[in-house]
Amino acid sequence: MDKFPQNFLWGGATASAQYEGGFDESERGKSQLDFVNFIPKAQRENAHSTDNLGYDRFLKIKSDEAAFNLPYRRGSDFYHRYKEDIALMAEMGFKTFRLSISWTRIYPTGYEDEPNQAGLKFYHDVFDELHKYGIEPLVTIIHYENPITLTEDLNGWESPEVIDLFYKYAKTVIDEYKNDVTYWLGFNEINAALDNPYVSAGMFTSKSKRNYLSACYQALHHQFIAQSLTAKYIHDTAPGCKFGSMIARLECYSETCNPKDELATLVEDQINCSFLDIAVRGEYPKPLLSYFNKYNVNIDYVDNYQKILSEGKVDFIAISYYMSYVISADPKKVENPGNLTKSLSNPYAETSEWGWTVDPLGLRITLNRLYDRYLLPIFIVENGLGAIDKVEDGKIHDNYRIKYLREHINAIAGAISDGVEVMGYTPWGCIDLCSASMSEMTKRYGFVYVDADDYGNGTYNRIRKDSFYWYKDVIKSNGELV
Ligand code: BGP
Repeated sequence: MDKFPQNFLWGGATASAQYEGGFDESERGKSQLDFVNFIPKAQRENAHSTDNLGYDRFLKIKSDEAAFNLPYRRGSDFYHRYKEDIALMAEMGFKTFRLSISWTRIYPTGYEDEPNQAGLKFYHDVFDELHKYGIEPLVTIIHYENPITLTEDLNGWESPEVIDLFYKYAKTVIDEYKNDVTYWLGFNEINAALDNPYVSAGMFTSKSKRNYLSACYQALHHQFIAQSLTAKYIHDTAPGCKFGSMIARLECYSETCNPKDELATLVEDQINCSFLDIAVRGEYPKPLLSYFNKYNVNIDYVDNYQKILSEGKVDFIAISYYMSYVISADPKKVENPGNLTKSLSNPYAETSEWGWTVDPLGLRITLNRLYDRYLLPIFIVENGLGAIDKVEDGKIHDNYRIKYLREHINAIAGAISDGVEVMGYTPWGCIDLCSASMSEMTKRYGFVYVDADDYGNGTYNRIRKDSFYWYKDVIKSNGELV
């Protein structure tokens, strides 16, 4: 029997804010990532560059934009090179390409009554180019990109007013592209606001009157409502389309078999899963409500929210998977920083140069867990190794990346043989792009190298890495030749 189904969607993933560039073209407005500056490693106060962006720094950057290195504005210049990039994807044999639409290219400030035609045209051109090669677009409606005006006026998703503004934008792109796009995701990593409220929800928690967790869950509540409204709209108006909810999935392990550790892990996983529970089951799960009580989370619920959530459930689930982590019930145990989340060390797993645990088998475990829980098909829409690549004689020998991806593909094949329904696999940053946590080009994921550094120096020319040829064979053999 084949390891992968014949219609398995092999491809790659990107996001407009990190990849597109052309920030001031086609009358695009500015998003909150356009105000994140690159900070060299030695000068960072926190592990993630975006953590350094408080409200004061934002005001400083805004008052003198030219004085700062703002890498998201450059991205990898897909805006001008989309034909070349899509040709490279086609050469690898991509069946699908995950991209996001930039909200501010369609509604520059979020408030306009009419969409920006030049912005709409850009994505029509991109979709036409993809279809030329038979590549199916997988579209994220919002991937870490909110109009900066909404951050300034409303503190982003903390305000319920953003729901309608987003819904107007979502309806516009669905109406416009429903014949070009079958697979849709509402939000990138809808659980991300908790760790990164500015990036995910366009919100400064320091400007909120609520405590940190309440502010984040308030923004999340509004995102859940927006997600369900969008799901219902797609089902009502574009029945041929499929709508999914995506989370950043980190598999959580218990440090020991002490039942106390096991219980802590169980509860942790209930909270981790609550984001998908809401999207799939259309209601807030009871463990999350208990968590709200325990941690003093108070939010204002939108009128009729139960009805809205129950009417807008999703058709599939999507995950990014980069790592697992380890927890204990003992609060005295010291967790390592530097990971995407804090974790006790795992003696059975290696870590990347950025301290991210590498755990391919964790992906097989995660796929099984989520399938058992939801019985819905799962799309792995991000996975990959951020690494430093060296160009030697015009070549990039990235066997470390091949090893990482090979092991994860084998884990997916394992999950499929366990009975899990997996729709596709789109490794992250298939063409190098700007890192979300580091705001740098140094941390690269791609099969294709982009000749640009952290300061925007370079030709932006594309170079095929060794992994490019390897992935091409993987796709051609439908996962037999890994
Ligand atoms: C995910 C985000 C992506 C992406 C990826 C890799 O959480 O959805 O936008 O950037 O992580 O992270 P990084 O770029 O920080 O290495």
